[in-house]
Order: sequence, then structure tokens, then C-alpha cells
Amino acid sequence: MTQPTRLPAWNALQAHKAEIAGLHMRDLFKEDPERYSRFSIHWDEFVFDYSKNRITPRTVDLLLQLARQAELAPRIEGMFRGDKINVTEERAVLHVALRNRSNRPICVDGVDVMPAVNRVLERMARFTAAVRSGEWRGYTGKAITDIVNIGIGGSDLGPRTVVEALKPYGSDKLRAHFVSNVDDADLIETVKHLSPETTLFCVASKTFATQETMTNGLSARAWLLDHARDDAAVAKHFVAVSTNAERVAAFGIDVANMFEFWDWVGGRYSLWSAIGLPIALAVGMDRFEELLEGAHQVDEHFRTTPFERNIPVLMGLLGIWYNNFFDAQTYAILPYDQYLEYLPTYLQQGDMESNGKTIDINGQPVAYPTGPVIFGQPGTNGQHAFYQLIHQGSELIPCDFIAAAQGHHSLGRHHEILIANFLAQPEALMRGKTYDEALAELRASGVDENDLAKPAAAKTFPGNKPTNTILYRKLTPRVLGSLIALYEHKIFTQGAIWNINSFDQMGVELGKQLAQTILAELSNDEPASSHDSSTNGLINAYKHLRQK
Ligand code: G6Q
Repeated sequence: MTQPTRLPAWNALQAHKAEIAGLHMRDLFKEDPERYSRFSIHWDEFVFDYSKNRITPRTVDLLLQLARQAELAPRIEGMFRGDKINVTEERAVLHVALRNRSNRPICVDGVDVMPAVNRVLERMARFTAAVRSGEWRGYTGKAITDIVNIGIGGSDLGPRTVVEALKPYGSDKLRAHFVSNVDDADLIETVKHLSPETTLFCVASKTFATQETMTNGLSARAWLLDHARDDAAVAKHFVAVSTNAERVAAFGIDVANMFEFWDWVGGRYSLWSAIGLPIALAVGMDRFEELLEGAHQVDEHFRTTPFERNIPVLMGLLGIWYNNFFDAQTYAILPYDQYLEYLPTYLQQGDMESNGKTIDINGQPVAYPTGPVIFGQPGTNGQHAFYQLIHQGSELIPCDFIAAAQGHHSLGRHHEILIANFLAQPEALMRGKTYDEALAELRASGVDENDLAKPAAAKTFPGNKPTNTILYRKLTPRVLGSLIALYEHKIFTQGAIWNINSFDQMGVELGKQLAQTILAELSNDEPASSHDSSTNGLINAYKHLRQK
């Protein structure tokens, strides 16, 4: 496992970047009428168009060489085989087992995990059916109408993203809510319209030790008991999703109401496990299984398709092309699909927590950029906000444009307008507008010949801005499962080439430790003096202001 910068393909890519730096995509499209068919893939219900990138066939060839020289294929095999590729935590990384619909045995420490995976899925199916049919009743005998998932990070964003995305498959009879922030406003605002008699809390925490989740869970329990005035109500209104039965029991949730998962499921890759329980409750277990099926199809694609036709591998390589050879430090995820409102936030965690590392798997500092800043929001909103910088700013921001050919509704021309924008933005980013084109437009609109230069300069778009376009038939559970899995494997591909461990998250620990110290200090009125002057000053200002 060598540093990628020492690989021959890396050097060749650096030289190649210098050669193609002056090429404009506008010209590349003119010169090659086959560019779209050369650089796009039709797979299952997806079209992946990567022709609007600053690439030539030689670029792709060199990127594929990089993947081979970085031993991407054996690394993919290692993940699917259950190798402990999370080297710092000595854990296997097997979210692929959670959706392994083929049931092919996958072993961790010599034990096939599939029977345990299937057992939990069966329990989820039974529980989901009981709640959805109204057979599961609250403490006064009423059916459940609202589920509140209490979790944070990986135990929140996955189910939240999917439940939102699959809203058209949900029902008003059973609504799902999500509480994550330890700010009490989150819980209070969520439960204020709910009835304790008909609310089911799902406390989701891999460790069952996360401060925010435990604090929200205890307050939710107090809210229930405030009304029910009987501890026996807890069993009817609380379930847990965790890897830690002891802590679940200590919290006061009957382990009979606990849905298990395992240490080889990373938090940000856990929506496919029992962490997906709110999804199954909201849309039904059949739909949840369709989601798993969609992800499994991508797993098979990733595992078996030659790299030149392998969508997540190409997505990963293109990201590396800009990150490491064009100094792009950000990446935009732009779904033109309102149901994918949380996708950018979800992928922000998936990508930034996985690949925001500067130590490689050998414990050595890396000498090259790794994960970029991920941001985005659904189109067309962003067009009226931050796209200005993507079009004309000084930063190079590669973008993914994502949309459904068929919407879930057919209100007037909404969907066509949406898609027209979805198609126009990548075109504009690629083509740009030359100074001469801007001049001609101004002239045509009657601007005086002497006043043309300044506005023409301002109205010039450089273009040559890279985008991928992902078009799918319709946002079904299956398509959504595939879409998310494509990104998971893109992240894997990049982490493998950067030679980093994409599956730990040590960088979140320090702040948590320091918060414990500060929390203890906030419980008294003594002035703080053990920190730097800024932290001391702020603690003391807080203590002063809270009294006013
Ligand atoms: C994800 C991270 C992190 C984690 C949360 C919640 O990969 O590990 O976001 O999911 O910190 O942790 P618990 O599930 O243990 O409460």
C-alpha cells in the first residue's frame, strides 16, 4: 500500500494535467460528436453522464491506471470478504452484508453474518407490521400515529434522508419525526403537537452512550411518564436500536424491544441496518427491502464491473482528478428533486467524516489533499443563491446534478421547468459565454458602443466547469438505495486511492472530551481559569450573562 503520489500514474496525470490545462470543453464537444456516448453509462434505471468533465480519453485511461496501481480491486474484494479494513478500530466494514440480498455467506472472524442479518430483518418486519396495522398499542390502548427517532449523526441522517425521500410512499396514519440536537428546542418543538398516548420513540444509538441521544431519550421518557404516570408505559412507547444491550437495559428499555446491529456497521453506513427501522415503519418493510435491493444491485455493479464501466469507480476517480490535480477543495451535490432535500447533508457526513483524514493507513501523514468540503441543496433554489460563485467565482467547484425523469406528481409544467433548469445549468457551466458573445448580446439589446466593454466583461462566463449528471427514471425505494450506494462506493474508491481509513472518525473525539470538562465547570459559579484566555473569557461571560 504505497502513497498514491509515488505511483507512476500519478506523475503521468500531473504531466497530462499540464497538457490539457488549456483545452476548453466547448471545443472538445465540437471536435468529438461521440463525446456523450463515449463518456456516459446507461445502467439499470440510471444514466450517468460524465462527458462534461475536463477529460480526454487519455485522462480516463490514466485515472484507470491509477486505480489499478493503487490496488483498488483487491481492496474492494477485501471489504466484501469481511477483512478488517477499518484498521484503527480493527473492524470489518460490512454495510454491504446488510443488503446482501443474494445471501452469499460473508464471514467475520470465520462466522457467516448473514443469519444474524436476516434474523434482525425478520424482527423488523414483524414489529413494523404490528405498528402499522395498529396491533401494537400505546398505554391507553390506542394505535401508534407518530414515531420519533432519537439519534444523531449516523443514527439520524440516514433514516431522516430516506424517510424524506420516500414521503410519497408514506402514510398520514403514521408520521415519522427526527430529534437529534441536544438543544432542547429540537425535542420540545417535535413533541409539542404529539400525543404521548400514540407516540413511539425509537432511541437509535450504536454505542448507547452518545450524550445528545441519551439526554433527549431521558427527556422523552420523562415526557411520556409525565402523562402516563406508570413505568410500564415505557415498554409500549420505547424501542432501541443499538449494538449495546447492557446499556439499553440500563437506560430502562426492555431488551425485548431492542433491534440489534453490529460493530462492523459504521454509523454513517448504518441506514441499511435496524437503524433503518423508522424507514420501515414509515413506508413498510417491503419498501425497505426494495431499498436494500437497489443498494445490493450497486454493490454487485461495483464488485464485478470492469473499472471503465464502473460508475462509482469513475465518480471517485473524477473527484480525485479535480481534488488532487486542479486543487479543487469543494464539491457540490445538487439534487433537482425536492424529496432529496437532505441528500447533500447526508453525503456531507458520508464523505467528510470518511475521507477528512490526513494520516494514512500506515500511520503516516499524507502529502496530498484528501476529502473535499461537500455542500449543496436542492435545485433550483441554489441557482438563486450560491451558483454565482460556481459560474464566475475564482474557485473550481465540481458538481453533481441529480434528477428524476418522472416526478411523483404532475402539477402543471413544474417538472419540465425543473428538468429544463437541471439540464441548462451543466450546459452553462460547460460552455460559458465568451466576451464576444456577451458583446454581441449587449449590442443587440441597444447598448451604446462606448459603454459595452465593462458590462461585457462582467457578463463573460469562463465555462469549462466540470459536472456529472445523474438521471434516473423515478425516485423509488429501489432507485434511492442504488443512488446512496453509488456515493458510498465513490467514497470508498477515493479513500482507497488516498490510502486512508475511511471508516473511523477520530476527529470527532477531542471536542467531546473538552465538552465534558467544560460541562462540569458550568455547574458552578466559580470563574474558569484552566483554559486559554479565550475559552476562560467565554465561560465567564456565559456565567455572567446567564444570571441576568
Ligand atoms: C458516524 C459517526 C457518528 C455516529 C454518531 C452517533 O459514522 O460514527 O455520526 O453515528 O456519533 O453515534 P451513536 O450511534 O453511537 O449514538
